[in-house]
Amino acid sequence: MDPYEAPDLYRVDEMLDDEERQIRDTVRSFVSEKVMPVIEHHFDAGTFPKELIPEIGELGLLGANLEGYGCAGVSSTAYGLMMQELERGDSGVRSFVSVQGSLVMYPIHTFGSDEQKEQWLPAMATGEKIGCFGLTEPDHGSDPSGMETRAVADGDEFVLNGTKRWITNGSISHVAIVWAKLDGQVRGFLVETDRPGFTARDIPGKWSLRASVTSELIMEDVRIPKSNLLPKSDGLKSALMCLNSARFGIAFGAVGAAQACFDEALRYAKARTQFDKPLAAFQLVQNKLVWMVNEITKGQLLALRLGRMKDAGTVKHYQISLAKRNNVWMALESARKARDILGASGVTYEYHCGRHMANLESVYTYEGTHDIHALIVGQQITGSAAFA
Ligand code: TGC
Ligand code: FAD
Repeated sequence: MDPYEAPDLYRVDEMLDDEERQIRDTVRSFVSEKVMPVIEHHFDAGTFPKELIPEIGELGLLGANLEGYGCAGVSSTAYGLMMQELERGDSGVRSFVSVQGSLVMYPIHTFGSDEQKEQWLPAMATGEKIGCFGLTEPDHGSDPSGMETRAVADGDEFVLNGTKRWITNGSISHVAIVWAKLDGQVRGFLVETDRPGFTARDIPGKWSLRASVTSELIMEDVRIPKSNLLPKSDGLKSALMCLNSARFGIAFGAVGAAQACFDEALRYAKARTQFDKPLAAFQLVQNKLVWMVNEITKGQLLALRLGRMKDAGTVKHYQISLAKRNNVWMALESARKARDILGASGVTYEYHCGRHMANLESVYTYEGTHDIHALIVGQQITGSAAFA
């Protein structure tokens, strides 16, 4: 087992309840025992550790904060702590769980019919069925309102045409939630991936999130029954509601990645000697470690407050944006500082900070880029939208 010790300078642990601590510790052990021994291999090979899916399901991590249908029904804060611990292992593993729970199970739970919920949610909670979320298109990333994917009614069916790009879990999914315009309005559709005309092609050559599947979804005259429309989906707002849930998880997840980098950098700095002193005894090195623990502490408090507001039902989308933006930035900066402290060792797979650093570049961009979240917060505080 790896010797991981999460920094917690402000004893945020004391602000959690027993159940939250127990869930956090269970996922922490799972990551130490099951993720850490295989992650270097998968990152190197560019493969997702599919062998972990059954245990991820058994632990109740899929759709964990949803009620019923075999879901664990834990609090949002507990869900966030799960994401924190998973991302301590790897952003790709956290991404898998985020997409399945927040971007596929959540919309089925929130906008789906009873039949759709019965059909998909129990099998998705165990990991027997996998899903993906297709919003982004090759020419429409930050501005999904311009999407070109269309659904057209034809008798008892809808016919879908269009391309979605950068889709996590794409080629390992049984079903895709596809956002498409129907009579000019954005709606969500359940598209089984074995339907004729549906192709999922993996995007090659990624140097970030290598232990995660990222695909292009191509739909050419894909026919689905009308019952595959998510009946309560109603405009782009429905897709953005799913993003709130996933962005919330990322705000916690990024703390975990930063904690992993800090722990590794501190151990290394204490163990390595230069100029007859441990690196940790040099002022400049301490300054970097203090920057990290300082920002991690603020990030932990931000995430916990966000969790408490979500559990109270008061959280606003711009508060989630602020936390996603801050915590991913601080995690990326922490990973870079850790990599620096490790010197040449930091560029090898033997250590984890370089992998976290590469992963966090994707996390900085997906689920709304750093700058899009600045504009969301900017709109809230000024009353002026500066997107266009
Ligand atoms: P806008 O006119 O501002 O809004 C349309 C309607 O939606 C409402 N709204 C929201 N509702 C809930 N949650 C939010 N976060 C919302 N933001 C806006 C809004 O009030 C309005 O409602 P109504 O009733 O008036 O219709 O829309 P816009 O087209 O101007 O876009 C705004 C913008 C730029 C903020 C939005 O498009 C955006 O967030 N863009 C970023 C795109 C993005 O984040 N894509 C992520 C794709 S999925 C992904 O990356 C998965 S990564 C895998 C992983 O997580 O591991
Ligand atoms: P663009 O929108 O082209 O942005 C490029 C740059 O321009 C950014 O710096 C951006 O901040 C800036 N910019 C754009 N608009 C403005 C503006 N108005 N003002 C100032 N600056 C602006 N999408 C899904 O739908 N499902 C998924 O599962 C999914 N998984 C992903 C997995 C990975 C590994 C990655 C990398 C992406 C994934 N995405 C997914 C896509 C992701 O959500 C988009 O990459 C993201 O929304 C940004 O879109 P873009 O890449 O087209 O960049």
